[in-house]
Amino acid sequence: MTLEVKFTKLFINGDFVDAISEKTFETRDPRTGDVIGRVAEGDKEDVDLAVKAARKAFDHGKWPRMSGYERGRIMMKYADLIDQQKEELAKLECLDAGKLLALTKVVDIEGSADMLRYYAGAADKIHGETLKMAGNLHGYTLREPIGVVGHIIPWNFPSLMFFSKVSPALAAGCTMIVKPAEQTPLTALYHAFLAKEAGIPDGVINVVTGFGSTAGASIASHMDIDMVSFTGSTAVGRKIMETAAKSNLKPVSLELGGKSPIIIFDDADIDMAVDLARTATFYNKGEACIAGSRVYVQEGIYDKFVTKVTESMKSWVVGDPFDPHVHQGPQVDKAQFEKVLSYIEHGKREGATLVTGGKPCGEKGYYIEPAIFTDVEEDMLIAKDEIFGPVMSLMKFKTIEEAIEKANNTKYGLAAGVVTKDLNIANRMSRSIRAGIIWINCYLIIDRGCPFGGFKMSGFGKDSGMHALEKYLQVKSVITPIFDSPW
Ligand code: TXE
Repeated sequence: MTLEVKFTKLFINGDFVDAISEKTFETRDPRTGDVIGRVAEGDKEDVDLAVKAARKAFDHGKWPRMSGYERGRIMMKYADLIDQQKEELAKLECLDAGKLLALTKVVDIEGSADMLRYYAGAADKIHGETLKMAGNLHGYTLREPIGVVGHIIPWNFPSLMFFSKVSPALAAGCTMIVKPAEQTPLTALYHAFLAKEAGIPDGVINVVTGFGSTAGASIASHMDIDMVSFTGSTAVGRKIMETAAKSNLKPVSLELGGKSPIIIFDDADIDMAVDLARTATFYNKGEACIAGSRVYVQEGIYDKFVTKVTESMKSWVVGDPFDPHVHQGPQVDKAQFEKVLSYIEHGKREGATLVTGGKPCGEKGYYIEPAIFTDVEEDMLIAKDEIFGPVMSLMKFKTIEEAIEKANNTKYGLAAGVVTKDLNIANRMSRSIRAGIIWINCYLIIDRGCPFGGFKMSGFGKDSGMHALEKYLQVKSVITPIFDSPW
């Protein structure tokens, strides 16, 4: 598979430009570890330039001032352009991130276009309220764009993350700087090119590729950025919040890690439960913040479940993500590959039983056989930490009370799954689990209209749905007296 990489420079004020330092960095194909290309390495000075462009576009430009309807129309055109380039964008994404081509086309690229359309439809429905105030006062509220936004995004869903942040911010009338992850910078630059083609004015979307500790940190600390929206690790989320507090107290929205439980009750359809647990843990090679990698099975079906899920892995194909028969591609890079393998080793040392997989595979690249552990205890690292790889921890429970306690026994609170035919169990569980999204008899289903974001140390603030629009808006009250009015 060869593919021309068309865009490798920073996108600032509507132009592709080199980094001021003229430095570049490599981006690699996780199937082989080979270099795909070199991309401009933005740093503080480049972020400053991008912020200047975004500030000008916000303070003096058309985008925040045009009607929501006009913004929506341009966003619709942008979505159409994404759809037209679907094949190329999907290939680029897979080459950079090791994702499955067939799924990426639908989930990531079509999903991105649809995300844009969802918020395009919302752009002309942003309005305030009239206030009935005491005395002869007339009051109303305006919902105004928050200003210049910094989006810092990860590498597991590069396009979807780009658009789940950029789309509501565009609809709100904000201008922005996006910093894609250093592992997967390519599609973000392509999206910047298409934004210009669609008619989004210069300076509204700027993309600064580069590293977290330099370009990313400069966004978090910038005095002229009004808000930061971040998806990534809990450790970096904490840093961003600290930096935001120490600089201009900009609000932050954090979508962080998870260690989500999937709880399977005795009455569950066991084949469906096996399928759900497998997808929950291994989808996108386990590189999903919502991965359901803590699988709790009620004691009555536990042994049967272990046999079935292990058996089911025999038909699971690990290999080249461009091959439509493959279920799982390579981990995104060497660091993640090594991190996952070290957790697997740790699990074995801690006394868990590795019933299948867990070894690197293939001659080259970052492929790992999906691993299933049994005899996992709650306090083992593999049951507590976000591994972000294809590793399932199977655990047993007796009662619903125990299931609730175990499900909540985590510092995270991003998602959870419940598999049962009993409506009351499903309802009790969904009210008792402290997590931002609960799936009943399904898993991983996300819709652009559905608020998505965590509880506890999985962060705060929603991506998707109308709640996401709110974080890019601020409410202003306007009050004026009315003279000589009897009302
Ligand atoms: O994440 P980072 P990494 C989890 C997952 C993974 C682990 C480490 O467990 O194994 O995090 O991955 C930018 N200031 N998730 O190291 O570092 C960075 O350049 C500002 C969960 O890749 O958090 C990238 O753009 N920005 C997750 C983004 O933050 C900084 C998705 C994410 O990178 C920065 C990814 C700094 N000081 C990883 N340091 C999810 N919630 O889906 C880094 N960045």
